[in-house]
Amino acid sequence: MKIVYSPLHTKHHPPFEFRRGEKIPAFEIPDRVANIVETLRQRSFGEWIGPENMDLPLQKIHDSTYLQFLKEIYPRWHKAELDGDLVPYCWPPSTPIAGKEMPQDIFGQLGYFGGDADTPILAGTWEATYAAAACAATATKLISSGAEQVVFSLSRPPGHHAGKSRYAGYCFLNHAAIACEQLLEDGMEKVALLDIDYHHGDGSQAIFYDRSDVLFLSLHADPDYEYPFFSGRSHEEGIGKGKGYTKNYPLAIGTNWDTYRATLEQAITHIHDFQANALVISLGLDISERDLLGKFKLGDEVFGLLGEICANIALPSVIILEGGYAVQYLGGFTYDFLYHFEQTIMRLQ
Ligand code: OKP
Ligand code: ZN
Repeated sequence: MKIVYSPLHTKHHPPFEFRRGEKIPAFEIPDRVANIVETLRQRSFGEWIGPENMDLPLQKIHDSTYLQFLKEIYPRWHKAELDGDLVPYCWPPSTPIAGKEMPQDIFGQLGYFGGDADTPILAGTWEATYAAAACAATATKLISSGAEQVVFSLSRPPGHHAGKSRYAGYCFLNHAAIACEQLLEDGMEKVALLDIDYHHGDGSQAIFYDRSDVLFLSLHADPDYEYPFFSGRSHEEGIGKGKGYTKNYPLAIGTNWDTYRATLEQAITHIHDFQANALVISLGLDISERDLLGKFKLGDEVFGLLGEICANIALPSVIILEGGYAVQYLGGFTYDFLYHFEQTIMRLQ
């Protein structure tokens, strides 16, 4: 299987995040992907390639003011030679009147575009997330050209919480959404985006909420009890043309494999009904019971099973890494998923 990877992910290396007002070591760190690279290479798995130097459909997914903010905020901060970290502390209210205009102040803009205080912007954040988007788009090209049946984009930081004009949940650019857009641009008519990260892919949902060319499906922890709290409920099903093209499956804390598998099978029936031409998978490894943030009860064996189930959807597939924080296990989980995925498509052919 081809794996698209860029070492530029290491340019984004948050030192901390907040928990109950205290700074604690960050969960979303370069070691996550380092463990995956090391494990897959040790097991001689994958044909490794770098991202192509190509035009990315960023403007189709994100607003141009947001892209400009993301690119320029750190250099601007650095130039001002101020102290401290680029983390927002003040957010716009959700009233219809206030909060609509972008302030000029750096912290005003951080609150305007940023969704939470766990997602710092560092000197190399733009470079890292851009490289991750390029990995996703490169993987996509190999699928839309028909050269490959499945490609893995080893993207970091994750992307599925990033909205049109919003960074949050460790995410800045939405790499999975960029992959979907690239597939459509390359001539695919309908794309399914299946998000199996532990957290609801609120950014991906928002980006495609009013569209019928991308079917967004997400299995995730019930937002009543888990980040991102404010979306991912089962009644959210799209709007306008997009009505019926968003499907949410919130799951209880402690969900086991029987429930998870049955729910996934149900989601997959909608991918078939939709008659998708291609599949993008937002692969979160934080569904594991070993995860530091996730609270499902899913054992190590589920990753192989999931690889098999996803491959049996039998669509050209781009797999994109999202979360997963049990650092030393991530390589094993990824290997199991990809290996069983590949074995299954070989059997299908
Ligand atoms: C990103 B991805 C609080 C911990 C939770 C946000 C979780 C983001 C998950 N300090 N913070 O979907 O795996
Ligand atoms: Zn997650």
